This record gives sequence, C-alpha cells and structure tokens, in this order.
Amino acid sequence: DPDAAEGTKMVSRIAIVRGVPDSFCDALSMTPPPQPVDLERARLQHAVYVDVLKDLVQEVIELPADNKYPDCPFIEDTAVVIGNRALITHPGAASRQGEEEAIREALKQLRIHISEVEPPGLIDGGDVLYASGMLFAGNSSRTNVAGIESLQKAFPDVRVHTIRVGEGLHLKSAISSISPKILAVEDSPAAIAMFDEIQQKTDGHFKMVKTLGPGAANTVLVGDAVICSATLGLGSLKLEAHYKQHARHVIPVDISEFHKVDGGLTCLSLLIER
Ligand code: CIR
Repeated sequence: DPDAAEGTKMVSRIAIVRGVPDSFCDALSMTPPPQPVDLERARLQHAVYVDVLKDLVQEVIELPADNKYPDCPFIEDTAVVIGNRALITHPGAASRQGEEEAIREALKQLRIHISEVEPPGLIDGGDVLYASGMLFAGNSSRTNVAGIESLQKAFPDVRVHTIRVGEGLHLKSAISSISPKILAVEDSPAAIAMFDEIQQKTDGHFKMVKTLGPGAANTVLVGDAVICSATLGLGSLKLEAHYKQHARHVIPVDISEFHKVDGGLTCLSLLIER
C-alpha cells in the first residue's frame, strides 16, 4: 500500500530548477497578461522559491537558463520522475521542444533510468499527477493520447488513468495532491468535472479540498510541507486552514510574475524522491 509506506520510509529528495532567461517576457500565455512580465521581479520570486526548496530537500540543482527557451523555468513540463525512473517528455508547444535536452543530461547524471516519448507523442509534465501510487494524465491541448501511451510504457507498474482537461492549460493547473488521498481542486465546473472523472476511475479513492480562484489549487507537496501561492488571497486561505488542521508546514510563496504566463508552483521544479 503506497499510502502506508509513505510515512515510514526514509526518502531522499533532490529538486531541479532552471533559471529565468532574459527572454522570459516572451513566455507563452493563453491570454496576454494585463501587465507585462517584470523580469527582475520574476528572478527575485524565483530565488525565494529556490530558497524555500533548499530548506525542504537535501539538494537543489540549479540549471542555467537558456535564452532560446523563454519558458525554460517551467522545468516540470520536461520530465516525469518517479523514484529512479523518468520519462523525458516531448513538450506540446513547438517553442518549448528542446527544453528537455538539458534535463535529460541532468537526470542521467543522477543515474535515473530514462525513457523517451515515441512519436507522435506529445506530453507536458504539468498534465501528469502522481497520487496514491497512481498516475493521472491530462489529455489537453499539450498532451495527446500517444504521449499518454509513452507514459504508461515508461512506468509499466503504475496504473495510468487518462483525464480530459476541459479547460485551462494543464491538469495540474486545476488539481494537485496535498496529501496522499486528498486533492486540492479549483472550484470551477471544469476542474470539478476532472475530479469527478478521477473519482469515477478510482472508485472514489480521493477526498477534495476546493480552492477559490485560478492557480490556488496548484501546490507543491514536499514530505510534510506544502508550498502554496501567497498572492491568491482567499484561494489559499482555505487551503491553509486545511493544512493547519493536519499539522502541516505551510509555506506561502509569491509567484505572481509566473502566474502572468500561466505558470504555477509545481511547474518551477522537478522533484526526485527516492
Ligand atoms: C507554457 O505555456 O507552457 C508556460 N508559459 C507555462 C507552463 C506552466 N507549466 C505547468 O503548469 N506545468
């Protein structure tokens, strides 16, 4: 039972992050932000996020930014890692294809067993949720059925459930795991529909905590600590109340510059737990 094992085993954690390039103002966004991205502020927010991670994991590997890839800080999209295995993704947005090369090298150096996506597979890590020993893969504008098949091949022992992403960028833009059996779910009809599909496919395995407002449901769970977005007001308060009830360590971090280009907290790191 992966849930029972969670509390007892000694886990070593490494996080990989990637710097904010000078070209970050050209990062993709579904709707143009009302205010342009402030590069210096983005770099400061990123530095705080990295500092927070340094307190939570044994090692943070900081990969340099690449100006060729304005979206390169969103490193989560380039790989799916479970234990000592990884699928290097083929990102769904053409301008992001190639970002994964630096990540493949970093993971090889960590002696992680690498699988690749088979054409015509497309997959963004932001569409992949790992919870309670199961994988949920969002079929979205970035992730196609062939990409999800490559995910299943890379992790043959893990059941992969496909979830239709009706709205928003990625599955995890709207749903993330806040403890093995509890998911944070954005309080919107599209997100609730995705949660219902998860429940239907797992015989109601999960509980949900609804968050208010876009972005608030995207949190990073590291052991007993949860990083949540500091700037989403009420959206985060409900989550904080929930965490406190479970005696969790809650760390609010402001990533407003990344929200402008559809990025959340999970996107900014790749966690390796083994
Ligand atoms: C993109 O559109 O690809 C980036 N601007 C945002 C990526 C966010 N990544 C994520 O949710 N995992």
